[in-house]
Amino acid sequence: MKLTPTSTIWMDGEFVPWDEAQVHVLTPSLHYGWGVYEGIRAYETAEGPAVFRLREHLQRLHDSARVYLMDPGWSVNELTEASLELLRRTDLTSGYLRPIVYLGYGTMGVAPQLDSAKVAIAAWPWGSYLGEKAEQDGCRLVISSWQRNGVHSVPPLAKATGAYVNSALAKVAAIRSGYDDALMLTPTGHVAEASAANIFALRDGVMTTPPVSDNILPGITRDTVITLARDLGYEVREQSLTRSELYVADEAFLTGTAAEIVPVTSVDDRPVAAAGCGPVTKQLREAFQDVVHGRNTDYRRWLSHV
Ligand code: PPE
Repeated sequence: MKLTPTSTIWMDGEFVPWDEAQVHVLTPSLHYGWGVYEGIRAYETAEGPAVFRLREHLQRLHDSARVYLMDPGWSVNELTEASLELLRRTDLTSGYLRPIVYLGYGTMGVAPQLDSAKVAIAAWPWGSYLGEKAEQDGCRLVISSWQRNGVHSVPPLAKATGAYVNSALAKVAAIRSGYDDALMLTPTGHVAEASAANIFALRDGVMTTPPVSDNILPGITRDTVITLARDLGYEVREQSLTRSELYVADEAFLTGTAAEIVPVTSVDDRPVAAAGCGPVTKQLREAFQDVVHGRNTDYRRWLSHV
């Protein structure tokens, strides 16, 4: 996916022109992947642009930084204000926000100097993450031969930059084999998640999504969907899933900030019962769009207006 530049990027309190927002090639975060980040979406609403669950994303950024022993040096409130000001300055009416906490230039070696954390926030327009076709007609998933990062190696609940070599290995392999995305398993064979999205399966009206203990990033969209689905009267279980339970699901879908809610049409070439976008997936997609665009006032608390 190509980046569309905007006018400016926030870097530690300064608004820097897009092309000048650079770091030194010897920054340790580039060499060792010691950094944490977020992905956040802003949507158009009748009252102007609004960021979806901004506070929760920035809180998770702080939590990820804690796992990696970094102090961002900017509070959640300060980063909230910086994010909103960035959207004002870039004139975006909708788009994607990318805050990142990384280590500054100065030391080398795998025990990096941790008191030099830097923070940047960029924003740009971003369309559908898995492509228009997958978004509308559903995506084809394959179980990856790459295991999902685990609690004993790279903690999955922190959104660390370096952790994404795991996702990238799986996704690149899946695409090269002709699929849209990879699903990764835990060492015991439970379904964890896709390369950058959580998964839900529906059978006999009950929705199941893997628990946090199955090496997932606890997605904010996952939490949104659990809340919306329960409010709509569905039973939702956070419970381990095996690959064959996905093979026999009535419906399945992925959730993520970039991906939003994407129907799954097959897993390992086994078609999901509801071809295309199933009725429950469709209902949740519509409910989600109503919420993020401010059309459902019950969830106003999730919107931060620019
Ligand atoms: N799991 C992983 C591994 C993941 O990267 C994401 C988001 C999720 C689950 C869903 O989390 P949430 O966005 O809070 O619902 N992936 C982000 C980054 C994608 C990318 O860097 O590319 C995203 O969707 O913004």
